Amino acid sequence: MTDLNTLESDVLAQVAGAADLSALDAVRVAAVGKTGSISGLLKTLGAMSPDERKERGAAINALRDRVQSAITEKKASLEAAELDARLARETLDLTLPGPYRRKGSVHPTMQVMDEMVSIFADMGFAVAEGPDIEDDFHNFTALNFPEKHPAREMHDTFFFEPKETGERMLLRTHTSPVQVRTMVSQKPPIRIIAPGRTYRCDSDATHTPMFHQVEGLVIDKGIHMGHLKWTLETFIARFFETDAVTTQFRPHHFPFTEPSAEMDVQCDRSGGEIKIGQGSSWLEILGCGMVHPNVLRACGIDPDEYQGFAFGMGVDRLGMLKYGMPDLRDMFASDSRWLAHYGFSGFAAPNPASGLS
Ligand code: 2U9
Repeated sequence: MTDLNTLESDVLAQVAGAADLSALDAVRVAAVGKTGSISGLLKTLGAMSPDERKERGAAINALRDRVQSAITEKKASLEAAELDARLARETLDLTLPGPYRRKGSVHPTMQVMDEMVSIFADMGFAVAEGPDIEDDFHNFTALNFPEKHPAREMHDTFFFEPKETGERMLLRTHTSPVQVRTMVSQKPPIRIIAPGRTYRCDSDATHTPMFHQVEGLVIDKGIHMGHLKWTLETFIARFFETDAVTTQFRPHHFPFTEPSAEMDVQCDRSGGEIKIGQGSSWLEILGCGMVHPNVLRACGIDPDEYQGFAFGMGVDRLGMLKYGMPDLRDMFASDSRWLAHYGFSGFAAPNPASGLS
């Protein structure tokens, strides 16, 4: 057995001494490869007597297993050392200035969002916020979407895997759950806007899977369509920075409002770009309506005592219209040339007194 002991200590010394993965592989081939020293010993078993083969075979196999595990262990430590060396070699100091010294700018969506918030704040609206990950009750049920109704599918919802309880969380398809949460937790009068990110599984020149909305809600005694019309016309005139806006309300359907409407503004499309407040075309701007009594009830408000109006608009879409950006997908492509062209100065925070844009 001395020959086996010598062979084992020789091979193990070579394994331990292998400086890199290719040297280790050469040791492996020379020991346990097809024509290696240990494989060669196994081939001599055929010429032995059964008793001798049993004893010697067990010893050679055990030797091969010990050598094989030493090689595996060494391989893991060489790989770890190689990774450490690579990580050390490839460090990057992210605090160093980049090669292009481009000035940062405010993304048009955020500029438009700030413009909207500043107009509504000036009209006495408070800003409300809520989670992006919502449950079925706040996103659909409380908003009068009937169970299993196709309107739920219309929203192309991103669902998470169901929990153990079977409950499926989702990415909110609109900011309306924020108003639901406000109505549940506060007593009227309520006058809020809910700006934020929303998500629907949809992508083309006018739709992106993530987009931004500003929705609004007013709840008080004696609220009617006249309040809604004045609020929205005043907002649009200030947003498009024009004195005269002519609007039309087209009947529409939303589960959460009754009656519901879409509001268009008069515009001129003849000169290539859209001009608001003149011309013979109409441009769809937003959706709105009187809050459905079922929604008020679901949020603990008595519809015989309180009424309300609500509205919703796409921030990115209104930004495209106001600042002449043709494709919504460009907004989220992170192309620095696009941002340099359409971005706004960080020092030009919009407010109604100093002008918006
Ligand atoms: C509650 C009650 C009513 C919010 C509303 C709309 C009409 C609307 C769309 C505009 C463009 C979404 O981004 S968009 O696709 N929204 O048309 N949203 S009324 O109504 C509510 C919200 C909350 C509790």
